[in-house]
Amino acid sequence: MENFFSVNDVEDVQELLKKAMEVKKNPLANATLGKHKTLGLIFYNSSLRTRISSQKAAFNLGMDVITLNIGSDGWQLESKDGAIMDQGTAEHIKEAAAVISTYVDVLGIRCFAGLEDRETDYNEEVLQNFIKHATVPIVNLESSTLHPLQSLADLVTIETHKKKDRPKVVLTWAPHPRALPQAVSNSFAEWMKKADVELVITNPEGYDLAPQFTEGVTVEHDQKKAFEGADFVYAKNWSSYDSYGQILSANPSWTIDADKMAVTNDAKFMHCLPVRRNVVVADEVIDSENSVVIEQAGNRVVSIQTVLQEFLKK
Ligand code: SN0
Repeated sequence: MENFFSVNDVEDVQELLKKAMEVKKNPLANATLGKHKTLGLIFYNSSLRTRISSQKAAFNLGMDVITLNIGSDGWQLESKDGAIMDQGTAEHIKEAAAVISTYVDVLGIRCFAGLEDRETDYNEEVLQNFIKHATVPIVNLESSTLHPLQSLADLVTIETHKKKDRPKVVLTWAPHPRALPQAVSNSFAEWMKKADVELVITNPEGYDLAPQFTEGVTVEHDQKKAFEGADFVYAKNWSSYDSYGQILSANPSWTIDADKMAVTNDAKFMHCLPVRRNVVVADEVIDSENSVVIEQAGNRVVSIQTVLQEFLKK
């Protein structure tokens, strides 16, 4: 594995999952593997879980961590090739990536979608530029279209709680007051396609995800029908891909409540967090015994640690 940008960087997802389950069982098994190695973390956007779980995972491996909040502490970075830099950006990713590579051994980057121009976001300019110009492995901490560390943590959560070989996993759209990226859902779809699960995606008309992620997946526009017999319900809001970045409806009838969960196969409730209570999901569901959101967030240490180990063992 050269970088961890998407599921396509992973040679064998089942093998990586096995390694992740080992990390979950014994997080301190490689406590000196990262001695005298440094993890760099660059944040263009806010973070709670990603920031802390990455640090925790690095500490479990004996690594040091350096964090840069580009939004507030760093120079604004240019990502366009050939840009005439007479505006707000002071430094090009070309130099920044090369320089930071001399300071750190693995570099994680978070840069969300702007949600203004679909082509810009789906070209993944920032992450791809870092991959091109860095000389150390790049880890995607949520880019404009993908959040693979979340998906690996989700896979670990499903593996831990599944009661049958091929569980039914339903990814459901839910309402939200703000326009959110499609990254978590895109990644979840591409990872679940490589896992041993039956994946169904349910969303209102107009909210279908990008076809390259949903190819071969059942998309059901009737949420109740999708929930029937589900073993896992994964809730997430995303803005429209077709009417790019738009909120088409904040339809409250899509909120996940106990009535909807009642038609499932006693499904576990999942969400990547942060979550808007009583908009995305009713308290009665997220506070129920079937909610695994806290353990799911805990598994973020497992997913980043598993990936860091891959790079340190190289
Ligand atoms: C991000 C997203 O991609 O949907 C990060 C999820 C891990 N979520 C948000 O930005 C939610 C912010 C809000 O206002 O609720």
